[in-house]
Amino acid sequence: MRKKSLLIWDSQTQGTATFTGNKLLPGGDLNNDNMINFLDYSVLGLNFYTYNAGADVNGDGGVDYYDYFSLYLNWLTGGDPE
Ligand SMILES: [Ca+2]
Ligand SMILES: [Ca+2]
Repeated sequence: MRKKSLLIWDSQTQGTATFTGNKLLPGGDLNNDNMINFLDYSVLGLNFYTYNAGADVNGDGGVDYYDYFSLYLNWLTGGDPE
């Protein structure tokens, strides 16, 4: 899901953006529509107990209850607009 973060320019060609702490990207947008809702739940359900990286929210290699919990925590939220 999209989240805007301030880009700090270190030089004319290199910048740094922070995505840690309270700037963590919300996990669970499995169909990349910038919202977490029933469509993502469907993707998770269809891939439950598989190793499909497209449904692995926390990136631990498998699709299971940890991924379900991430989706639950961000349920019905949306990311920042483009
Ligand atoms: Ca989604
Ligand atoms: Ca996982």
